[in-house]
This record gives sequence, structure tokens and C-alpha cells, in this order.
Amino acid sequence: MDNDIKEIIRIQNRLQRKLSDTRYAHTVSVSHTCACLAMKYEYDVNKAIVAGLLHDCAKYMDGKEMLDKAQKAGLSITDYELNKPDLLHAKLGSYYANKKYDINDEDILSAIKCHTTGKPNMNLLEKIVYVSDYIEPLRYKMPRLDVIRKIAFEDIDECLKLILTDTLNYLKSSGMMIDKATIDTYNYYCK
Ligand code: DGI
Ligand code: FE
Ligand code: FE
Repeated sequence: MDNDIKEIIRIQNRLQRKLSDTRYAHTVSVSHTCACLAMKYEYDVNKAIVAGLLHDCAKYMDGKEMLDKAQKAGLSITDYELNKPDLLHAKLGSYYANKKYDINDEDILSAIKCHTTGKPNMNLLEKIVYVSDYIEPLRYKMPRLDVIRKIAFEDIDECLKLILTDTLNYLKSSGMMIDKATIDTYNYYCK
């Protein structure tokens, strides 16, 4: 337990040096929200905190640099990510969590990897990180956040449905291209 806390503080300090002030504030906020959901749904709280802390650990560069780094790391890149390289911060973040932050836990790495698009049949930690990223207390732009936040602590699958529906509607109404992973996740949970 003592070691867990030291590890969490070490990760926080490194992230604070790497990320912008606002990204770091979001990061801490997500990790606290992950902790709360882990308590509610009886998941390992420290693992949820680490996943929340590291979910955006690659989000300190522009799209071009992400693409460059992902190519150099030998990560598989979809055509969609080539067009919208910002989405790569999830895959690249999972890679950095492993290589730079020495995380070997597969659940943590996969929760980071799918945090932007989601994926079908997510495990509990994947759901916790996906939902926390959307509802953390510093978020304010999305519609009906009050309802979504409340449902997050009542029925996490119902909450996923609301988030996926609103995200898809938002992407459609902004005329943005939609990643296959986002559509697959929507179809899995909402149809
Ligand atoms: O990194 P964050 O800003 O904390 O949050 P995130 O990793 O969920 O990324 C947020 C953005 O990703 C949000 O504006 C919705 C967008 N997104 C999710 N799925 C897709 C997508 N954007 C596009 N263009 N296509 C998608 O399929
Ligand atoms: Fe993100
Ligand atoms: Fe985030």
C-alpha cells in the first residue's frame, strides 16, 4: 500500500512536468473520478487511479508529432488515425505508460488504449476510465452532464449508452469523420 502511494505520487509529479496546466488538472480530476467509480463498483482503487492518471500521458504534442512518434514506435496506425492523428494519443499513451512509466498491467494499458473511442465488450476498468474522462468534475461543455454523472454511479452500462449516443450525435452534427472503433462501440452498447 505504501509503495502504491509512492508510485502514484511519482507518476503525478512526472505528468505535471510534461503536461500543460489544464491537461494536468483534467488528468488529476479523471484519476479521482476513476477512484470514486472503483469504490462504487468494487474495483481495485489504486489501479483505477493509475489508469486515470496516465490516460492522456501522450497528450502534450500536436497531431503530426503523435503520428511521427507512433510510426517510430512501430504502432499499427489506421487510415482514420492518419487523417485524425490526435486520436493516436490513446494508443501512444498506452505505449508510453508501458515504456516510460513501467506499467505492465494489461487492464491499465488497455483502458488507456481505448479511452477515446471505447470498444465493444469493455471490462470494468475500461468502462471506468471511459466514463471518468467524460464526467470528471472540470468538464462542462457536454449536454445533460448532471444526468450522466448521476447515472454513472447507478448503472455504468446505462451511462455508457448515454455518453456514446451524445458523442456520436456531437460528431455527426459537427460533420466530423467517425472512427470505426467509435461506431463499433456505439453499435455494441446502443443497438
Ligand atoms: O483527451 P480528452 O480531450 O480528455 O478526451 P478524449 O480522449 O475522449 O478525446 C476527446 C475527443 O475525441 C472528443 O472531442 C470526441 C473525440 N472522438 C471520439 N471518437 C471520435 C472522436 N473524434 C473523431 N473525429 N472521431 C471519432 O470517432
Ligand atoms: Fe484523451
Ligand atoms: Fe482525457
